[in-house]
Amino acid sequence: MTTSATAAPQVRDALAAQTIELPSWAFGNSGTRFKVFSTPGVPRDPYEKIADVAQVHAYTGAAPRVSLHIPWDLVDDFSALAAYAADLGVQIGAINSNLFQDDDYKLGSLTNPDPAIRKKAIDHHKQCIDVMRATGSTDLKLWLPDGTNYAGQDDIRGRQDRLAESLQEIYAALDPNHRLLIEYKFFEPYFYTMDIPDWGTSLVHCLALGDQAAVVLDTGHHAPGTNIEFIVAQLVRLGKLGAFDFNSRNYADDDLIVGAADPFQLFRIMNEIVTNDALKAEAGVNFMLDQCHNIEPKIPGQIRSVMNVQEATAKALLVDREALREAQTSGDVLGANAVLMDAYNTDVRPLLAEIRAEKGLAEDPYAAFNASGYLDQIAADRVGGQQAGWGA
Ligand code: PSV
Ligand code: MN
Ligand code: MN
Repeated sequence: MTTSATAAPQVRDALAAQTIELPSWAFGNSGTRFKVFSTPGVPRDPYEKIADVAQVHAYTGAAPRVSLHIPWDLVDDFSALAAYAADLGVQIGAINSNLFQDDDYKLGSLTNPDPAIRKKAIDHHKQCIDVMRATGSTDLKLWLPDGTNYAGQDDIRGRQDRLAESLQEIYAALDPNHRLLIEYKFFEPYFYTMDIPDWGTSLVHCLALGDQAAVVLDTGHHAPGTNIEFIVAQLVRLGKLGAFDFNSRNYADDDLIVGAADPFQLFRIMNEIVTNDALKAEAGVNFMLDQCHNIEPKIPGQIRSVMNVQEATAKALLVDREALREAQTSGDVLGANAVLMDAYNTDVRPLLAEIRAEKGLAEDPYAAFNASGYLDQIAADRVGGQQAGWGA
């Protein structure tokens, strides 16, 4: 029986070194098209979002980077924003472009039949690359919301050709230390075709672009029943898994707390990461969250998310690889499955608490943050002004 008390030093080191990137937009108000509930104390600007990110990092010791979304996080001086973040122990992570909130993009952005609109969308990415230069970010993340609603509305192949050309221009603007991370999503905002609906399409474009392009796997962007860990294994095998957008979904792109609905799926995903040696930084997989906290408090929601990823990772690291290989090669179907289940059923919370204590952190970051009084403090301090939300 696996117990976390006997965890090998490599397991402890890997857990101690693991980092998770937080999305700036998780800290603002968010909701659905029906209602956005507002939470007292939510940030009023990108600086306050970063202050909240720093809290998650201070309590977990595992969240030293923040993704920004442009233009939601637009500031006059991005170097100053990065310097402010660095003072709080936070680095600027992926810069997310935004192609989904502009009337010009109704019929597409990078795929639009009108070259002037395509140029506008390409120029927006050049603006994001300037933000990367000013902040020290190395990842440009592109989610393409383009698609069509009706058969015959546009030429499917023509849109792919225009997309390939637009992506080439963006790719050519990157610095040598930059990456272009291309996300996929199977439906929404369009319902007949999406121009990058799946990992295969994203991969095809990444392969055409070159070594600096890789796929982003958002766990919420798959049809029900999709075997996500298979996709992970295949992309890692090809060296093309650039990042995760972690979240949990029940129906579609619900963006709920990662590991909430199906912690076993998260374990299976992390198992593919661990067994393919993709947890270490050199593997180039950026473990990011892409979530919104509509009804729960934001900072505790992010702390819980980080802890969920850590727990799934710890269980994956505890899999007895030798016993698994033996069972697999001898055709012991149920034995192999039992090895995985044994690790999954291990309570890894004491192990993670120990590792935190060794780093001088609270053993339970969630409880420690809640006891800190920070939420009351920001509710009192951040009055007036426009509260930032998902999209502002
Ligand atoms: C789209 O659903 C998405 O997953 C993309 O990553 C966007 O940039 C992000 O959500 C915004 O929350
Ligand atoms: Mn996403
Ligand atoms: Mn999404």
